[in-house]
Amino acid sequence: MTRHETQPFDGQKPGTSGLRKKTRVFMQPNFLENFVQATFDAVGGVQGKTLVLGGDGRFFGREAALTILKMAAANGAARMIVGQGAWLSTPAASNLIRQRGADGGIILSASHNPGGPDEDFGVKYNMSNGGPAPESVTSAIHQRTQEITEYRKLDAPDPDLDSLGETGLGEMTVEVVDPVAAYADLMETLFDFKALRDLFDSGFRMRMDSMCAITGPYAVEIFENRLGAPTGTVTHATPLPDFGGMHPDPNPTWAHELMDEMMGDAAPDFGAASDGDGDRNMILGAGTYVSPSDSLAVLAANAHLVPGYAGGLKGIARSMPTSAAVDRVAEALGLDCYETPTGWKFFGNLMDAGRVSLCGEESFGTGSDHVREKDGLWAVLMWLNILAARKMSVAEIMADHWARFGRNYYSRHDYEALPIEQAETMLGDLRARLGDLVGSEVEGLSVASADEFAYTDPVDGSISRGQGFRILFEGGSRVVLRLSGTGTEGATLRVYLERYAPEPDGLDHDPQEALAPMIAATETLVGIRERTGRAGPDVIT
Ligand code: G16
Repeated sequence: MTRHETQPFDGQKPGTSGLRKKTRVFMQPNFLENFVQATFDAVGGVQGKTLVLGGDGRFFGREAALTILKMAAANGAARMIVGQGAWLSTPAASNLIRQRGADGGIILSASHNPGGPDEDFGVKYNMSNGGPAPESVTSAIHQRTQEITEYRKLDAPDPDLDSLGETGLGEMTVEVVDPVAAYADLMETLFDFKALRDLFDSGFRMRMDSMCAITGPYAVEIFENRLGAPTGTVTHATPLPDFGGMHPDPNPTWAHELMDEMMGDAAPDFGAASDGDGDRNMILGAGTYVSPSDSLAVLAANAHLVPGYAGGLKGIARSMPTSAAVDRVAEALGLDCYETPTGWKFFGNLMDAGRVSLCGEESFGTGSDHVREKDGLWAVLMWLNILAARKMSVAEIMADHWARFGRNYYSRHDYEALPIEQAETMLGDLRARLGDLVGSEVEGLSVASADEFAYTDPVDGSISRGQGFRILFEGGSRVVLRLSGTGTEGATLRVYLERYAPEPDGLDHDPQEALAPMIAATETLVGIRERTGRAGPDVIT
């Protein structure tokens, strides 16, 4: 029997990046099945199609992959290309979709959220361009989840996901592939591997923290096997179902082991971390933290030194809450710079239309048009290639960059797991007052403009509203507020703070001190601490 009756579940609306829920929610009978069937239906069915399937190795990933394979077979798919062990990093999945000309793919991951039976799980659909489904498709998926009455699933033994090669599942072919090889080969086409081998030969020391998540096997293959970095350069290199209890989010709060090492006396020259599914990155030098917005700006300014980008960039895009540091580089290089809502899916059209080749977000995501996802190890290799070419330390590169372009002090303050109603009321009150704010003085700062960001996609004309509140102060400082679309518990309020300092003597301050006026103004305007009773943010990036 392949047809199974079912009833809709509430709450199957994809967020910033696919559907993310507590793992046990996904493990309820029919929950995963409903969402996957709704996805298949929303993309016009999968009859005769080829899809890529894999995930970040988290708890329930293998079981979910087996279910999805049986559903794809019952829905008439011709071929499923699956990473061995159901493993694929998000950028590697994007690459496989493109390279193999697949019709799309399913990625099993809740990204940087912790994994395990009591933590998070997620499912995301990517299109034939290798990128996350756009809002038109995620809305259609959600619509379908609300009316679903049956799903299809083949009653068959589990296919073998551990041996490379092809097997049959009903009429469908299951092709199990090495999850790493094609991705590592792609990296060799973009970067100067000889220069990087020479760098490691010369005694350059690097620490890559894979946080017990999917990049471990990729990082070992690329840095240790192909580039000759010493064994042990990659730490927490084995993907584990619960990420060894780590919270695989590469930021100073969660990657604290790496932070301690890089800020310590015997720090290596270069440090990096990636997240659960391998699309995020954090960049560090000895004693130096590089904010994601600054990292994007440095990559833009130096991309011409990297073989894959030696011909120049087509254009640049950043998400709205990301700092304007990269805008200054784009201006200097005469490149277009686009400002999109949060979510990698908004970059896809711009890349497909050949308008941009470099994109980035403050949320530790950077990437290029080599795939249609952000790519953690790619960003690490970009930095390595730039370090090898410029023969400078990370700290020297940052100082040089700020001296040339000025510095956009930047920080994000997150208040996590707030009661949803409280968070929505707080922002609702702000929305009601936006019009009155312009021209007012707050903690010594005058408000130059205040609005709620809406985006018109320049390629297809689609409009996305309600993408965050922007309050701009005279002099170029600003604060942005929005609710996260990736959390699974209550509401996470993100407060993005930015201040531009053009003067050379204003470049070397602690960002929290430099941003103190904006932090005070936000409290006066929104009253976050007063209304939530929180003493301060849970995470500061
Ligand atoms: C996802 C999206 C990113 C987004 C980030 C944070 O990243 O792909 O584009 O910037 O979430 O989103 P939010 O602020 O709504 O939580 P990932 O790494 O979780 O897939």
